[in-house]
Amino acid sequence: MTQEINFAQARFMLSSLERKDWVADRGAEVAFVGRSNVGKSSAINAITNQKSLARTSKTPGRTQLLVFFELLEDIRLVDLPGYGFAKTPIAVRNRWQEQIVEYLSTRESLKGLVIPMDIRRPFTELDQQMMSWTDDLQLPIHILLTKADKLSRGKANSVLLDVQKRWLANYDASVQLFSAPKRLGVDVAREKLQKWLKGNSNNS
Ligand SMILES: Nc1nc2c(ncn2[C@@H]2O[C@H](COP(=O)(O)OP(=O)(O)OP(=O)(O)O)[C@@H](O)[C@H]2O)c(=O)[nH]1
Ligand SMILES: [Mg+2]
Repeated sequence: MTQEINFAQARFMLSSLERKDWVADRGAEVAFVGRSNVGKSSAINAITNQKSLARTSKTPGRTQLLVFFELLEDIRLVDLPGYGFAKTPIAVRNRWQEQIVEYLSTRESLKGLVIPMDIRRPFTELDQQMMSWTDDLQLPIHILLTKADKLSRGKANSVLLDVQKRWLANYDASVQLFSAPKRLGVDVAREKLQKWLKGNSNNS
């Protein structure tokens, strides 16, 4: 029987941009990667049921480092800096991008990617680039359509169907509705993470 992860036990380990400081590449981890301000850090807080484990902000570009959280020994979540925030100085942006690319393409303990997208603007050009690029890495992808509370239930469901029909025909990924303040979709997201982090051979 696999061990249940208690997400509420998550704790901050360290944050750093530099590879030499990253947590040892052992065990299993899942990274949250996506456009700036879509709610990556808020999703991590909702999933771990902690108000301010990951720092959130109204100002885009808040998460500027790779932030590692431990769930169990050798089992982690990672909050990555958001991409696509135009006001970030180019030199800084390039540096983040380099580190994100390096992380995603070399990290052996990485078992899957959660890509949060604002439900009001899913699959931006940058998201599409990210999806195609990560597809080549053969990592399973799970999309959170965040801020679902900003739309009516009917509208949110129609975006969900549209995403499934229009986009997921081309990519090997799953998708769900999510709202951090309403805690919508937290259980579904946890199940997915549990499966990737603690599952056996079937990690799709
Ligand atoms: N209404 C609503 N607001 C949300 C939700 N998730 C996040 N927000 C708000 O969106 C803003 C950005 O949230 P963050 O979690 O900091 O976003 P992020 O993707 O981590 O941003 P960066 O670290 O800058 O890339 C904050 O003001 C949050 O309160 C949600 O599900 N619903
Ligand atoms: Mg963040």
